[in-house]
Amino acid sequence: MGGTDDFRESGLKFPEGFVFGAATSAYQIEGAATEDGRGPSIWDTFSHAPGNVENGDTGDVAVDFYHRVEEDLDLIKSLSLSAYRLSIAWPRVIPAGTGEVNEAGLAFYEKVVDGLIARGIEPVVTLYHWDLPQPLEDRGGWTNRETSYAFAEYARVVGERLGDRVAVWTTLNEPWCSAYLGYASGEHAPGRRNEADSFRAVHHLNLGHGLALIELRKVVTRPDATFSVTHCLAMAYAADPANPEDVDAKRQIETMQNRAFTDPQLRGFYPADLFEDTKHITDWSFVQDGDLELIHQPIDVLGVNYYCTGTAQRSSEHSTEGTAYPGATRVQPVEQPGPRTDTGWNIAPQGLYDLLVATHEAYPEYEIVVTENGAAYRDHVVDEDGVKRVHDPERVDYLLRHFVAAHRAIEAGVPLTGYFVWSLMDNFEWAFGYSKRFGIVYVDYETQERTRKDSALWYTKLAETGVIPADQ
Ligand code: GCO
Repeated sequence: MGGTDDFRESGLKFPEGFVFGAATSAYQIEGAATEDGRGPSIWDTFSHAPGNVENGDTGDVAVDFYHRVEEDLDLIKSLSLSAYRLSIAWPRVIPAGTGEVNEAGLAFYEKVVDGLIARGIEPVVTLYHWDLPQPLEDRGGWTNRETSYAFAEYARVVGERLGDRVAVWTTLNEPWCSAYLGYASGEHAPGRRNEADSFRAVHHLNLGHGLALIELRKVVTRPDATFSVTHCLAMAYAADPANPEDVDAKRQIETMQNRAFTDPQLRGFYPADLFEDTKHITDWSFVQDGDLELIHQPIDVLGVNYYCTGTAQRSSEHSTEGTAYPGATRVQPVEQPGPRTDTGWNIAPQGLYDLLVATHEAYPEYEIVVTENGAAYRDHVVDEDGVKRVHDPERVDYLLRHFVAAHRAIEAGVPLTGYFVWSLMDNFEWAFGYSKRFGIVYVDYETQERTRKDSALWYTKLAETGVIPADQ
């Protein structure tokens, strides 16, 4: 048992029925990029272009989940997890983005979903985790309104096939990343750098979310299925909370990253300060009459991804050019205190607590699930008397402290009902390639052998008992 101020408090019990899961996404794990009729996605194109991804890595093979489904589902089962969050690759299901449906793609996801259910694991499905079909990008991608309608069509196709089985339907994963990292900073696919375009992408992602929900609700038949969206909400602090300028800098970050999505989706309006902050970039005339009603569809669960915190302060000069905050002028990020994980992100369980409480205060009617939380470390396999082990005490410590934060949020009244660790296994970490290991299961990228890390064993105990185990 640790003290209460450092979040190292083992022995806390989660409420009955709390969901302990793990998450992955299609492009990061599947591989088989050209098999069985899958079309190219923006991540295939982007990762194959030199200089975009560390070491020139691509998702061509990834961790070969496509060919190892049964083994990997057994692995999830062996961890005693009650749910698995996966994403469906749009280009596997509708290779050109619109039009012809690829039966082999649907059959693949049916196998995954049925395999989960057969093992007593609830399938939690995300429809869009960044792998836009390339033919849609060739017509403008998310800057083109037609992409929102194409997304709704794809959602209907998947919903028709799997709507009797999937437990949770999530439209988008982190549209903030899709819009700003994809179209403003260019760090992610499709690698474009145009601030005005990134706001068109914001709106069309929001529209796609609403249109997809409308279609899903028509075809989903599982009576207890729920509908959701996942956001990477910023937990931002003002550098000096007594300084109104810094408080305003924090507001700009939250408006850009959080409320540009949550307000239209959950409240039916765009924040007035978003339009004000971005008026030198765009007039938002691509928002058409009636769009906000379409976007504002009921959901049941709000998914929150959390990794680290941010602190903002007012600066006299700061260009947003090439950044992920195109409207946040004169906002300077402040370096966060360590310690850090291998991605350089600061470790702050208090931030998870603060974010959950703040999100609940802002949107009190929604059930909340942590749809991602986890950490990258430089893991390696050791052989102990013929048994392979991966000792990852930092990850165990990270998870323990964040689960404590989640538990405290529940005690403070947040209706938090589940937690998905990112990630089930090491995988393709976007622009970092394979250099960052987020898994609780280690993957040897040469042999594709999977080895449960100590964090997986720790997490299994938590999933089995509902009680946060000590870290050894
Ligand atoms: C994200 C994505 C995941 C990442 C994870 C670690 O949040 O960026 O949802 O695909 O791999 O977050 O960076």
